[in-house]
Amino acid sequence: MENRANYANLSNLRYIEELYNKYLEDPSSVDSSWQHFFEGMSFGESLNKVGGSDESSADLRIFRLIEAYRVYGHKAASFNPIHTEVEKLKNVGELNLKNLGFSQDELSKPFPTYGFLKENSAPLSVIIDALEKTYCSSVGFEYMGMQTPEMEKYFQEKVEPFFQVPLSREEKMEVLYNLNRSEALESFIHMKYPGQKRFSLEGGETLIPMMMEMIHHGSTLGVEQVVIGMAHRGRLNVLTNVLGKSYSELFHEFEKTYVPNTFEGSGDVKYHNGYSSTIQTKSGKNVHLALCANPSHLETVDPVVEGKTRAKQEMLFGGKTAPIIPLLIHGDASIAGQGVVYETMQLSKLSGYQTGGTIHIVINNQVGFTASPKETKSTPYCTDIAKSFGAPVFHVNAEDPERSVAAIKLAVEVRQKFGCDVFIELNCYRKYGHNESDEPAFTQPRVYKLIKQRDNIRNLYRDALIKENTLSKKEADELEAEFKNTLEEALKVTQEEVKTRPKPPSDEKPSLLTPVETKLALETLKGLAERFTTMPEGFVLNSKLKRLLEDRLKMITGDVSAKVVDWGMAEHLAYASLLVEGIHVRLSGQDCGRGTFSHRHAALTDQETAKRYYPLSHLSESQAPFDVYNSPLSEYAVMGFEYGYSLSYKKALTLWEGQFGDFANGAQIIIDQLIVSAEQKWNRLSPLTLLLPHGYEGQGPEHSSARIERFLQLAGNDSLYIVYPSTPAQHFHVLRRQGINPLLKPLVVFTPKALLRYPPTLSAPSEFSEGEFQEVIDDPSGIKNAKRLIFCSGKVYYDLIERRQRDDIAIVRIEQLYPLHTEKIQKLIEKYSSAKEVFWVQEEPQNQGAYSYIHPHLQKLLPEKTSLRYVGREISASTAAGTSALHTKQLEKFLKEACE
Ligand SMILES: Cc1ncc(C[n+]2csc(CCOP(=O)(O)OP(=O)(O)O)c2C)c(N)n1
Repeated sequence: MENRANYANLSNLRYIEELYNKYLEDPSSVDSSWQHFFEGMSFGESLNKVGGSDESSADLRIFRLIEAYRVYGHKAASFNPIHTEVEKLKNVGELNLKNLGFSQDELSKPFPTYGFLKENSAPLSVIIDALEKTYCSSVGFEYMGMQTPEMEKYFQEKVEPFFQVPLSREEKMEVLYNLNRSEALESFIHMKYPGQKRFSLEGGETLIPMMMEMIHHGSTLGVEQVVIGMAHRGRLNVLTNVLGKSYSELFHEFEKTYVPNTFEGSGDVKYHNGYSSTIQTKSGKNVHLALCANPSHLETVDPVVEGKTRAKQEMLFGGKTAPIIPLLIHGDASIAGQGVVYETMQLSKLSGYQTGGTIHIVINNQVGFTASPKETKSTPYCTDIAKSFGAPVFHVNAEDPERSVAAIKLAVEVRQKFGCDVFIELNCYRKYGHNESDEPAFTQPRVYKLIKQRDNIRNLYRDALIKENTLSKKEADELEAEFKNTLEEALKVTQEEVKTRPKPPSDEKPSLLTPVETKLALETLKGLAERFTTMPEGFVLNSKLKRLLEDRLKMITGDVSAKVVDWGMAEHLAYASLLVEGIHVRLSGQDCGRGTFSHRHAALTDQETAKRYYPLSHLSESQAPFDVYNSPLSEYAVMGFEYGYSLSYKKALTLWEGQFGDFANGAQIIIDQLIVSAEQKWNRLSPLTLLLPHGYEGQGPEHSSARIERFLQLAGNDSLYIVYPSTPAQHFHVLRRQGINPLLKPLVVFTPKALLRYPPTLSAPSEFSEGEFQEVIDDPSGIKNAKRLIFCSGKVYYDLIERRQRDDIAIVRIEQLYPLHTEKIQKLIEKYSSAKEVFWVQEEPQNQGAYSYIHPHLQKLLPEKTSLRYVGREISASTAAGTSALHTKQLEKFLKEACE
């Protein structure tokens, strides 16, 4: 398709005429911007008069001029409050009069305005002036060429001409009030707590009136909640001045004696903590605000916000997206640098992950720690990622708070109307160094010379209002004094409270080892199986899958003690039973509908219509929703999204599956900073489940290890469950336990690959109708007088039993690696007290797998003179052998040692 951006280079009408003829035949055959042109202008009429008459060429040139400003006007806009090396080139070729086919002599000649101005015709200079004021003022717009003519039209109706934003006195006072609060809070803390890190917003105070207006205006457009993600910069200001956290609470956190005492945990620095509140808007509506806790890792919170938003939209509004807006506040360096921003945006239009459009505010203070923009991005704007996803961008100048506020109002309208992401680049500066004790002039001397000369935004705006007689100097002074007084009062309260604040009583912590009843009557299981193995009338199922479903049904309807139930069936039974108990099940990951190993088939495809059918969605009228989504090829954002989802949707089994377990390390930040530690840091509970295929099968270093050792090293404070089930029944029980467990803890499951089809692993139906998840499994062969006791976990158990020739070796499986059920282990050690040799056998190299973790635990339980011996692969930097032959050789070696 032809793009209208080429238009500036066009020199003949024939080309446009051709496009016009194409358009007449089929409007969608030409680029959307051309559609808009042909629709909106008297182009047809002018073409009819073609022959190069003056009138028609004037028509085209003017159109070209207007279009040039719409597309490129932002390049000449003055939204940078400090003039640095990043300042825009004012001489924008695309807007050059000569390049657009005009001569200087024509400036005073009248031209048609085509509705851009209310006059039908105006001198060229007047048209250009209006275009400059609209598109090249303190706001630059990027909205053209987004493939949606409706949105372009909408923008034009809203901003043309002059992007007028007349505010009432009351509205102006409100902007001033919010700027005042924003500025005064920072300078107050600066004075009272000198040298303490706060990541001041100064230079970008306009953020606060913008956010407030977004909430107020949003509420008139049906917004009931805003889920917010942001980094350190300005966070304390947002927490208090937007979310309403009390100033005294904040000051309390600055006190030297401060120890977090609202929950048992390590706590976190004040600019990482989350908060939620409900505020009443000007129109009298309530809006709930949730600021997500986030780690220092910039942009990590983005997918979390999206997942949390999506969960709330589903839970509270039946999936409607209009009532809840996700708001992400970025820094210019982080949005440009962090890949997770792209990964998160890639989710924005996918049916399983979309949230109806995110508002992004980028605080562009033109520096990232010490790095200048030219060192942090290869794109002209730090917001250029928006273009990949057709998201319009407003570039606003923080020193023009009125237009910044107008821009965010329009941004919310666009989001509500078109369901797309919208970006606002808040161009500002950073008054101090990266933090307040940092000297910025070491690295940015020229810029900071300019910054030092700037008066603060509140003062600039206040003076402008005084000048235009909106308020008097006396009123302004009173406003400032009143707010300072509020802060002084809050500080007094803090200092008094610090002395008296009691520590809350610490509750008895429930044990993760408390059994959870997960068994189900066989009749129930059979009933469920019948339903999820029955296809709707007329559904053309692949013949192999037809057989698979028939086999699945037979697994549960046959002999109760026959070991026939496989992993895929066990998983289906777990999900189905939870669903009918009202627990929502959501599974996402690459190719998880079918399953990487073709083992799941939770999404079936009609062989003629290619329509999808989800058997687990057709169990009963009253069942909870079942969702399985093949995710895009991302780990970081998708796992972050599911984590966020699990934070809000508590009555759900939320699962993320890795294609192979090792790919989870693409989301290592989500694991380290959130899944494992969020409860300790922020008292945030997530029952997210990670399914991580693991097992050494000679497939090379990259498909073998889910890095058991890493998860075990991260575990502490009962922060999660880590299991490696060895049978389908165990898999069933642990998934059910996770679905109904009142303890909300993440669960990591190391899942099978080749074992999926390995008959010795199969379970009997009776194992589903009896018992529960077993943290430790005793040797089932009833060995007496054991000489050797082997502890192991997971797949290697089957290698060991296959190889074991002796009847004096007992093999015990540790199915739950964290938290360890030491009492059960102790009992088995006592049972096999005749064993003088105790081995830990694993297939992973010695520096990997569970060995380093488990060694001290087991050793402590063993009799004094017995040492735990390691049997397995040698220490290796690589996870596994690169060839099948080497793999087998290594396996043989350690199996021999273990079993002979
Ligand atoms: C993923 C990640 N890498 C590095 C850092 C260290 N760091 C903290 S702030 C910062 C600069 C951020 O610049 P910008 O995004 O422009 O935000 P600003 O601080 O200027 O508001 C860096 C590199 C971090 N917090 N997170």
